[in-house]
Amino acid sequence: MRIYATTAHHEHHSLELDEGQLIQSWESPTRADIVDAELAARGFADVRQPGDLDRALIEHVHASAYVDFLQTAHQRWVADGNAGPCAMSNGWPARRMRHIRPEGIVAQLGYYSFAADCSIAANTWGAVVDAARSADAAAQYVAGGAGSAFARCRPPGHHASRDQFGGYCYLNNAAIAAERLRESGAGRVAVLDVDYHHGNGTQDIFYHRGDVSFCSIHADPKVEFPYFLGHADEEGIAGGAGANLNLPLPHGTQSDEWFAALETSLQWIERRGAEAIVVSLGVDTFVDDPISQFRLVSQDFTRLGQRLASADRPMVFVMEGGYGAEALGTNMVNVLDGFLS
Ligand code: Q9C
Ligand code: ZN
Repeated sequence: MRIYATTAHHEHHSLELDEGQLIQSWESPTRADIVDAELAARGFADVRQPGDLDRALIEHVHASAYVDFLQTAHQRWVADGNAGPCAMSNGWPARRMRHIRPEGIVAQLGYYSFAADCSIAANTWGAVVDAARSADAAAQYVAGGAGSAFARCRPPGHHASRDQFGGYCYLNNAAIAAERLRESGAGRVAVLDVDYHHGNGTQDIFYHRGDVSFCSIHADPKVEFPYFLGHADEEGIAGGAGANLNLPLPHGTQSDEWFAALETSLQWIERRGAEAIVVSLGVDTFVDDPISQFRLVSQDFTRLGQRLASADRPMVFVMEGGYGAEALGTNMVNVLDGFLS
């Protein structure tokens, strides 16, 4: 299986507001290094650099002004005289307030984000661009006839909506891959999101579209981040009515219940007539993940890969979450290995 990855992510490690403290984000450079080391150790040697960023493609899933904002936010933050190293807001447009775009950098950071677990460091944009390029390149490779590819993206993408960052995500890598598959000729595409958290950004981007179906298995937003999207009654609107499926599960969910949801997901995707599948591959469903509360074990990730292979569709794997340094590499590569076996 071909891998697309770069090392620009090393320069991105932002601050996160967690449990009332500003900490170095759980979403750390080490994560990708651990996955890269495990890929190398297990014989995944076809690692490529992606091509240039296709700004037109990006603007089919994100607002142009939002992309400009991300690109220039940190330099504006510095020019404005802010003391902290990472650009982050302290106010958001909440209930009964108005969504008029403000002018200053701190206010715009609130306008263009939905959570304080995610901030913009000096070199965040370079990492974000390379993750998007990797997802695009993997999709182009699969669109060209390959059976599968893995975009080893960092930062992740599935929480990034059309014009808001949060949940460690800035550009939506999986949505970019899905859009690339569509524009390269696949009539219908599905995004299957197996990350522990709901893929609110991907859902938002495709909610009105019938050509890209979105299905997510995740911790119930009533008790888990991103808190305000991901309920079972969100089924899509307008041309996208019926093209969204959410399967929220309780804290403590174990393998049997999780794989029952996977079965439901894959049968639904088959009924949606998807010609190709993008997998938003988070392994933060792991029992020992430090910030999550599902109970999958390492063997389950091999089983996941095997079950995905039986869907018998071209597949683009896009890396999302997974935070326990210990087994992160093993779990991520188990999915790819299971898929190939
Ligand atoms: N106490 C992804 O997995 N909240 N994002 C963390 C930790 C934010 C996860 C709280 C979780 C965001 C891509
Ligand atoms: Zn996650």
